[in-house]
Amino acid sequence: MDLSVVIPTYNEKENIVILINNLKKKFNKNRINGEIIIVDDNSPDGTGDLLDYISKKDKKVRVIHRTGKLGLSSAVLAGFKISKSKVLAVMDADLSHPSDSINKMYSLIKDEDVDIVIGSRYVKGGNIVGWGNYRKILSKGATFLARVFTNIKDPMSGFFMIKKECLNGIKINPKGFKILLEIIVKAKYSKIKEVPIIFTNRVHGKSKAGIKEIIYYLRNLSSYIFSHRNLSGKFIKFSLVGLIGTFINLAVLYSFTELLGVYYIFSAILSFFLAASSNFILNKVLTFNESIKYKILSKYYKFLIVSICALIINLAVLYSFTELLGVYYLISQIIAIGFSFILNFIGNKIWTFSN
Ligand SMILES: Nc1nc2c(ncn2[C@@H]2O[C@H](COP(=O)(O)OP(=O)(O)OP(=O)(O)O)[C@@H](O)[C@H]2O)c(=O)[nH]1
Ligand SMILES: [Mg+2]
Repeated sequence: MDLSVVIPTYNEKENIVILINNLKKKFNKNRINGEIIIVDDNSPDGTGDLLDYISKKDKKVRVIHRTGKLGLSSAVLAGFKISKSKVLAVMDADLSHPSDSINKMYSLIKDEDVDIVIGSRYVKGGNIVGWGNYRKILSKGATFLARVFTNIKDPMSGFFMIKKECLNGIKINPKGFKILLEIIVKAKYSKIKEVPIIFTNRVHGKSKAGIKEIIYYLRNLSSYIFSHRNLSGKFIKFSLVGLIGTFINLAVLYSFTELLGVYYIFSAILSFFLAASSNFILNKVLTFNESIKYKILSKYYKFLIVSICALIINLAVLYSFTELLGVYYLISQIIAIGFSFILNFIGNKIWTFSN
């Protein structure tokens, strides 16, 4: 077997037969010995029965039935587990992903030894057809946040191919909707490539991406900071630098106010800038491994802007928790510091120190 295509389904009766036929045509045309593994979560619309009927006649179509809607990532993992080939593909059932790209993606892995190939909406030549502004903004926002972890243009794509060996020994969180991003963060690979695809919005059936998926996404995203190969170290260094900055801030505030008799609000402004400047230099050199001189001024401005935004967010969270939710103000401040600290890290990683 050359290739195992894993397709999770939940209420995709109108789409799945068309997709299976399209894929089989592509396999035949390009002489790919492929199997199709469909993981159905007891779809109320009868997708599972239809699949049983198809798989009885065609041994290359295999079906996994699960008891109920258990989530997208775990469905993909269940498919991977029973796959018989060394190359795995994942695609949605709703015809959003073009079967035409399968051959191109497979030949990149087979002939050019690429480890992961992504069907990408956001590289040149790629596009999305049929999405409203809300979906576009949501997708762009989620992709932007993912830039903390990767420079891949479309790490949220549901269409990709990967050598099975890249997944050896890694643990994927089954509670997620975007398994590719997690694979990019955790898997072992050296060559990764994006091929442009035209993504067409589903014609039949309903979308399953909702608020629950967004919340899981944000939670998973913060957990990746600790499992990412380089990032956890950077995050720890960034935290230590932040701690040093806090001491500098307090020391300057105390000295100017108590020893030099400066009005404490002025001392506080001064201490903010001094601590931010020392944080900037330490993070530039120690956390992000840059030389001191490289683009020092423009990066300093960016760092200050991120710091000020983080401060504003700190104050906004402090105010909201204390005034609107009635939380004790010191507890609110601990929560606020946590929020603004993570945003500070993300802002600097994505923007200030991105090049
Ligand atoms: N087995 C299984 N499949 C799921 C589950 N949630 C979604 N799917 C399938 O995963 C694929 C992607 O889900 P979609 O609803 O298309 O998500 P999306 O592409 O982000 O959103 P739309 O294209 O707007 O519908 C589709 O094939 C779904 O049928 C689930 O909990 N279990
Ligand atoms: Mg879809």
